[in-house]
Amino acid sequence: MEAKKAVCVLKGTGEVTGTVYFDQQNEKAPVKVTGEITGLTKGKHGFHVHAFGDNTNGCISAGPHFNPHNKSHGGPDDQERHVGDLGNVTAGDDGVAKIDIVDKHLTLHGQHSIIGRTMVIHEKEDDCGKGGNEESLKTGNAGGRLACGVIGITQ
Ligand SMILES: [Cu+2]
Ligand SMILES: [Zn+2]
Repeated sequence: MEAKKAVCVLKGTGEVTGTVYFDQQNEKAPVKVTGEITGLTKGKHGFHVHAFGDNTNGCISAGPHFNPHNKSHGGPDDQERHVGDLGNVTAGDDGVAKIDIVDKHLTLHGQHSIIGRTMVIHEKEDDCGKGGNEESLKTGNAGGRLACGVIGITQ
């Protein structure tokens, strides 16, 4: 059983930037996600791991939410969710969102590891699959991609 750590620097075409850290004590442990995103509008913003570590055409090249088990989009506490569904982060008046999440679906180990995939912060709130339309079950209607970055191995 090996502890693994990863890091992601988020950048986009606008003001939004961030750094996110991932820490998993062993293969079976939850992943701790911490860090900070700045330059946001006040309120909730969808926050997900997307499938591809591809940034060739900006954040759009990251593809859909990371979904190795072919589930519908959901919230972080739902059984029916994409592995990449971390729900929302909330920015204060200062435009800063502090991230402090513990997630049991993410892993840094094995074939479904999120290392080499992309973290995305969105324009709008993620409705977590409760929006009552088709898009809600795919993306949570979280809108445009403000910033993103590939998740990489760190020491
Ligand atoms: Cu997303
Ligand atoms: Zn999703």
